[in-house]
Formats: sequence, C-alpha cells, structure tokens
Amino acid sequence: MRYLTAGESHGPQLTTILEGLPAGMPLEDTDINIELEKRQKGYGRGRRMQIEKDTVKILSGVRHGKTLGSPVALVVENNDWKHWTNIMGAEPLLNETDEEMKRKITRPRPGHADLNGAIKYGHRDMRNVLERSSARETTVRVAAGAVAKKLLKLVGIEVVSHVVDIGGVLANVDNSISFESMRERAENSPVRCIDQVAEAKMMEAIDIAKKNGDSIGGIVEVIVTGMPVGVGSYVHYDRKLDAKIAGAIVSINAFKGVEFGIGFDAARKPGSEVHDEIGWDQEIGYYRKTNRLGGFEGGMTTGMPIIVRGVMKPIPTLYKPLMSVDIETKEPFSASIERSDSCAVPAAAVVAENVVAWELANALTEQFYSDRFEIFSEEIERQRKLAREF
Ligand code: EPS
Repeated sequence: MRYLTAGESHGPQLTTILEGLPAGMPLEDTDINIELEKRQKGYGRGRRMQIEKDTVKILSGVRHGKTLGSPVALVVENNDWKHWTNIMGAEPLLNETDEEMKRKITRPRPGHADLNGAIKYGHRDMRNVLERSSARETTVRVAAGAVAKKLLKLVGIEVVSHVVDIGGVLANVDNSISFESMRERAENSPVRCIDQVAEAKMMEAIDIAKKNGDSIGGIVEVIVTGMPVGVGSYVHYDRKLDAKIAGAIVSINAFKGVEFGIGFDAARKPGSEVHDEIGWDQEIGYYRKTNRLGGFEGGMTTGMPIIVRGVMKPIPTLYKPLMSVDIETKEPFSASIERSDSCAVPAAAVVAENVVAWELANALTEQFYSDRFEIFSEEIERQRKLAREF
C-alpha cells in the first residue's frame, strides 16, 4: 500500500490518495472521523482547533460501504481557508506590491523547516515552506491511518496510544491494566494519560509553559495487540517491520527519536535481562515470558504486543521567540510568531497510533494475498493457526 498527501495548512483542503487496499473491505466515513476528532483534542492546543471541525469526504474507491480495490481519495477541508483565500490563493497576484496579500515571512523560526526549506527551494517568502511543513498535514496522515486501523480491527488487531511523559512529568503506568481500560482512560484524559496523578501535573506543566510563552514536548507510547507471528523480515533490510515503524514515527512533525520495549535501557543491562525467554502452551502455542523487546525479534513480529515509543520535541513556534536572522536584511530579529499550540503531545500520540497502523496494514497486505479482503483475512487466520500448531 502507499499514499501521498497534499495540502497547505491554510489552503482549501488536505488531500490523500491511498492505493493497495483489499477490495470488499467495509469502510465508512465515521471510521475515519473518530480518529480525526481524537487528533483535534488535547490540553494545550491552540485556537486553530476551535476553528476546525475535521471531517472526511470519501471521494473514490468506496461504494456502498465497501472498498473497490481502486484508489481511495480522502479530503478534509480547512475551515480557516475562508480567512486566507487571498493570501493562499492559487491565482497570480494582480498587484505584486500588495504586501498584505503576501503576508511574507522573512524571519525563520529556529527549530522549524523555514530556513532549510527556503534555501532548498529558493523561497524568499518562507510562508511557502511553513504552510506545508506545518503539522496540519498530520490530519490526512491520520485519515490514512484510520483506514489502516479499520483493516487491522477487522482481522483482530488493535492499536492504542497514550502519553507517558509531558515536559518531564512521567506517567506511572500500571502494567496489569487491561488493553480496553487503557484505551478508555486515554480517550477520557485531556492529555491522553492513563495515570490521573500525572495527568494533573502534566496539565499544570502545560499551563506554566503557556503562561511563559513557551512550549513543551513529551513521549508517546503505541501498543498493538493481535499481530500474527512472522510479519516483517529478517531476510531484507528494507522489509524489517520495526525499521519501517521507526521511520514512520520519526517522520511525524517534531519527533526526534523512537524506541521499542525497554528501548534505550537495553544499553545499560546484561543480555540475560534484555532478551525474552520462550515458553509454549497447548492453547496459544509459543509465547515470550516477558516482552522487553517490544514485540520484535529479527525485524519480524513475535506475536507479543508491539510496544513503541516516540519522543516529541517542544513545538518550535514560540510566543516568546528565540533569536533569528532576517533573510532580507541579515539583521538579528526575534523569530516571527505564528499562531501555535503550547503542547501537542496528546494529539501527536493519535498521529503516532495511526502512522503505526498504516505500516502494519502495509506489511500485512504485502505479505499476504490482498486483492480480496475475505481471502486476506482468511490467510491471516491461517498464519495464526500455523504458528499455534508449529
Ligand atoms: C495544526 C498544527 C499546528 C497548528 C496548525 C494546525 O501546526 P504547526 O506545525 O504549523 O504549528 O499551528 O494551525 C495553524 C497553523 C493555525 O493557523 O493555527 C493541526 O494539527 O491541525
């Protein structure tokens, strides 16, 4: 499967075209809207989220509630576009000197794509970079991921995300909590945190950052249950599924790192405390007694839950701007202020959940027959049976 996204933050709409979905898979706009709504939430979001009410239009590839096997085109319109039609319009400017129409940006924000993007494409107006590098684009990445999540759910694979750290406030995660109550608590928390004590402190940390005109980052965790054993590859570097997931996580705006299972802690522990012992049970077949490797060995799924975490840096658009240099005058300046969120970690957890879902669905459709959804799900069931009886 593959998809491409298009759209500027204040343009008319965001668009994605998905290719490679099995035919005959049930799909409705509500499947996607649920995820879009989740992405818009979160304590610390800015005013833009009050303007938008992200909902999807399915424009192709689905008929009477089922996929056709043809490309699925999805569109999310930007409500804010009506305020930006002149500034962001596709038509040539009638009056080249109308500075108001251009809302030109010549002061790159440290930590953003502004300066590198401007040098790369030769844009003297860095709005041309900002509009596309904006995390607004994650709206349609989530739409694509929501379709993947639907596919996974139909074959018994569940994906959940929660926030484990905001600005140094760590969640105390109770590992005995069921997958369902973890999902419920995350959905009901303003910061997607399942620890209520940490939740309050995280909100406090966001308030302080906001008051100071600053921003804070954090760590999100995605957990996947139900993946069959042996998805991915130990044979080819470019088919290792953990590598693809790592790439997807780091591709989310502002993400700087990724880890699986005990992750970077593995560097500080002996092998006997890192690897997971293998057990066997008549009912379920092989399993691991622990899951410190987070569901992967040799680039393939072990059948244990996938546990992946990503770290998000604080959003670089600050109301208390850092020093920068104006590209016209070369004079030092405070970087431009664009409307921004003080913390978007809860929303980013939803993005992470959905980009991981896409990689999993992609790997499954690559590995198993995927023209017809019915046969695809039978094949996955067969793989589970083969693993159990091995
Ligand atoms: C948005 C994410 C942020 C918001 C954006 C909407 O993007 P960025 O990476 O540019 O900071 O700032 O909203 C605006 C650009 C705005 O006009 O407020 C999102 O997740 O939808």
